[in-house]
Amino acid sequence: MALTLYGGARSRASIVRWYLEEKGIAYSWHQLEMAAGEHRTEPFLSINPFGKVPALVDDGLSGPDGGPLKLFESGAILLHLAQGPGGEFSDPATADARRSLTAQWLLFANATLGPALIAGKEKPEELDRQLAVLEELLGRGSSLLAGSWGDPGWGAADCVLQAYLAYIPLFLPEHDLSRFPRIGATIAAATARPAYLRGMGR
Ligand SMILES: N[C@@H](CCC(=O)N[C@@H](CS)C(=O)NCC(=O)O)C(=O)O
Repeated sequence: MALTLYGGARSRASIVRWYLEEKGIAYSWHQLEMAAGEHRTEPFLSINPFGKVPALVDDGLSGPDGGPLKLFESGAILLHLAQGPGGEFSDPATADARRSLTAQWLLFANATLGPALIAGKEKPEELDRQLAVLEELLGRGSSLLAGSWGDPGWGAADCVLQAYLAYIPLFLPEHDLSRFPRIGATIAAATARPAYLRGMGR
């Protein structure tokens, strides 16, 4: 199985890259020259016709055209990687529930938290409402997926949630995070991880 991840410098592809680095999954990195519009031309459009990154080609599986599987949307790519061989859902006792909860957090991050972050200047109260809930949930365990399973280890959901949380001080430096000390602590811990520095630092 060979994986090729397509992305640009400082794009959401970094989140997928962080996960691949975290899990030690072998992959090739294809950096598109986005400033020159390479993502909006062939051959990339045959991988993601919407011309957005990240995109992943997995030649261990066939797609509907008979060629290697091509995926776009960071959440779909992360879920695909998390359920790969030896992935996060190998314990049959918890696999189905964990897969569904991982999908829930991936979708929450991309469809709910991400948009609140982008609108954080105009609507800081919505971002704070979500952060207050995350702050409370983090008080229940070191990982948002923890709970009756104890610590399930670092997962795809952690990468995407922590990546968005770490974006807050970068993109909204005036946003006061001091009211959310657990979130502040998880940002510090996540951004110090060697795999974060290898995946997100580029
Ligand atoms: N929901 C998508 C968003 C993809 C997206 O908007 N990617 C940006 C880079 S972070 C992009 O490719 N922008 C280039 C463009 O729209 O031309 C995902 O999570 O993969």
